[in-house]
Amino acid sequence: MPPEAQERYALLIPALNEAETLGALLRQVPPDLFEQIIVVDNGSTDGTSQVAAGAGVCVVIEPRRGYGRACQAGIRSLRPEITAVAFMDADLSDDPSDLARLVRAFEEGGCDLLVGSRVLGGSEPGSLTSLQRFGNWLSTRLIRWLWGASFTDLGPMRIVRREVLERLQLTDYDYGWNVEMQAKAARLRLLAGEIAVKYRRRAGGKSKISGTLAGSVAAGWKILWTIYRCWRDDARWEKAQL
Ligand SMILES: Nc1nc2c(ncn2[C@@H]2O[C@H](COP(=O)(O)OP(=O)(O)OP(=O)(O)O)[C@@H](O)[C@H]2O)c(=O)[nH]1
Ligand SMILES: [Mg+2]
Repeated sequence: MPPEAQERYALLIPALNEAETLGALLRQVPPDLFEQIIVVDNGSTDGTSQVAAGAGVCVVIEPRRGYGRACQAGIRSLRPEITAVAFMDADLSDDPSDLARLVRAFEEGGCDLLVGSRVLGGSEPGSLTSLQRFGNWLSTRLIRWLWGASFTDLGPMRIVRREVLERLQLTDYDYGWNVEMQAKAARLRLLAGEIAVKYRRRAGGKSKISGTLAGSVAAGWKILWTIYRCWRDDARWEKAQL
């Protein structure tokens, strides 16, 4: 690839009360892989922003809760030269040592979207609940059935081309963000793939979604609703063309 066409990567980390793990995580991110590292503090009360600022990364404050909202706020703060964005959770469930491999595979595959699959990677026992595994299986089956793209997971670690992010016009503000990205990429027949990544139980802090039944059910419901919404928009669009 000629130097002028080289990808320039940002890493975006949405964080809600993750001060316990964030410092160690940022120290493990491979140096020189990312031109910009953004931590979006989603209204934390535990000093998450201070930990991020102390590590010298870009801190964005998004006081309105929601994983998708945090991602949107981070995207609005990307520097102009950034061409691709990697995402990772802040609780050290994702392993920063997978990032270099993810970036390499993204580049070699010329992908629009590359998802790190925790199912292919063999996650640590207890890190993915049975409900999460079932939800992933069902959602990825639905995506394959509706739009023909094969995924095995809706994992948080991923890379997407910036220009694709703009095309996808993602609107989900919480748990539907990842699945909306995959469903819309499938619908547009973009070049999407997966690689195996590791996944562990969170290394500290409090569980917010998968650790509680209420959180899991809310997330699962929102994921299925988001797939339905993408399908419904498709059907409406097709009708308008007739
Ligand atoms: N739950 C939640 N997480 C957020 C929010 N904003 C940012 N995050 C971050 O999004 C990532 C995913 O949330 P987690 O709470 O780890 O969700 P999970 O991995 O399904 O479940 P647990 O690790 O068991 O809590 C973490 O880095 C959070 O800090 C938000 O509004 N709600
Ligand atoms: Mg987590």
